[in-house]
Amino acid sequence: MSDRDAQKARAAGRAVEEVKNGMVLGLGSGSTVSFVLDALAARIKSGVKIAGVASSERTAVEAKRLGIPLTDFAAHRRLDLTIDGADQIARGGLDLVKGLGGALLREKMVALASERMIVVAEESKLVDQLGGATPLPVEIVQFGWELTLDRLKAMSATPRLRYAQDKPFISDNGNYIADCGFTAIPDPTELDRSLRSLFGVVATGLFCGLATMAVIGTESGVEILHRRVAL
Ligand code: A5P
Repeated sequence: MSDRDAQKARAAGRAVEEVKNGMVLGLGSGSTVSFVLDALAARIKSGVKIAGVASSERTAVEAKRLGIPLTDFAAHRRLDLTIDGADQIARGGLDLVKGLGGALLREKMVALASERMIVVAEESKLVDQLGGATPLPVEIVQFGWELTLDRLKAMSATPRLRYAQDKPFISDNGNYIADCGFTAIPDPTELDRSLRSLFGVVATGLFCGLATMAVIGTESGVEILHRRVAL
């Protein structure tokens, strides 16, 4: 296992310690969440009863393979806890950039429905300020995507339509994704609001005020961060 994967696995293992019998979970998406699902499957084998709402088709497939019971919002309007990965985590407020794996809209719906959200990641994801080298994924409708990219450019973003195997990438919701470069994101909440007001934008990968705790896998263990609320 690579060093990065070992850090992801350590973070996942510690986060899953927060799962209690009877909880209904939000199951995030991505490679770190794969370690979370493995750890959840082990808890289930040892007798813990849980159910989860999957935030992507990939997570649903993995969860089924591992024997993790799935449920949905028809059965549960509120979830106890979501555990998900991130592409960037800002120290302090724990605002996040998410969606490089393409699952941002469902991930945000799951996080918004949860009492708590724990973000799990390796230490390279921790930053002082969001933006910079990591692009911000923005989910946009397919129709008129060229117009939406023009609107994003007018917001000082450098948007690129995401491709997968020579074709535009299509999300689980049938939308396109524009990866938007921002030199820095000093006010993530305001940027999220402005981007969502653009016609053609469905959701952004900015998760502001949602993560309550971060479990960061390091070389030697885990670091736990709690959200600091600005007064
Ligand atoms: C999925 O679209 C994302 O939001 C992931 O949670 C994020 O990209 C982190 O993924 P990894 O755990 O694979 O780095």
